[in-house]
Amino acid sequence: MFPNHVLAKAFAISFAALATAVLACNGALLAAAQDKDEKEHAAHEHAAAASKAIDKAVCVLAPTQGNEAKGVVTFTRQADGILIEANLENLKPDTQHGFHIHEFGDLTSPDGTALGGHFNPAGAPHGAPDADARHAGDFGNVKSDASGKATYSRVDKHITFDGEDCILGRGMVLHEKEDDLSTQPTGNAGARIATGVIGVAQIKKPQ
Ligand SMILES: [Cu+2]
Ligand SMILES: [Zn+2]
Repeated sequence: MFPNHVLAKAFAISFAALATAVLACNGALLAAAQDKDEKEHAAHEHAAAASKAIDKAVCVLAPTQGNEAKGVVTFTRQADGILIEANLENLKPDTQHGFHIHEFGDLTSPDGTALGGHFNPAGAPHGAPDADARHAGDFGNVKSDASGKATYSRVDKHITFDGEDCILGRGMVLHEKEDDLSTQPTGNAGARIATGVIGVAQIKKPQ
């Protein structure tokens, strides 16, 4: 048999170890609970973000059959409207090309005809981008430089990311010819040389 004081000491040590283990276990439970809270909080924030208004959209324009023009168009919500910015390439040098949103986001036809006519929820006549009465999709023309590249930048007050004038899921068309801004209902802009569908874009935070 061990002397009493040795047993007492051993008991004290094992009790201390047990108490430490219990504390450690509680700590782990507490950490797990906090982790769960954070995950739930993050999930709620994610849900809130998902239901928030859309602030940016993008359209990748790819050449239709037999053509080479292509580019990217972005749409960014601003206080005064939606900023449209485009970078296009492989156009004929120093030419103008009609540039519109069309009614459907349907790319099933090789010549782009499945995209339908100009996006026109208001039933307005075809017109210039700065006209009060115009198709919502009337963006006028892009003008290529000597290297066949074109840029476009304009704030638009007709198009929106919600409601009747919502452009999400609609198509975009870059045309072979110049939009004369008056011929009904197309501007006589000719064939469709590049097409795409407008989708919701991720907003990348500055690094
Ligand atoms: Cu068009
Ligand atoms: Zn039009």
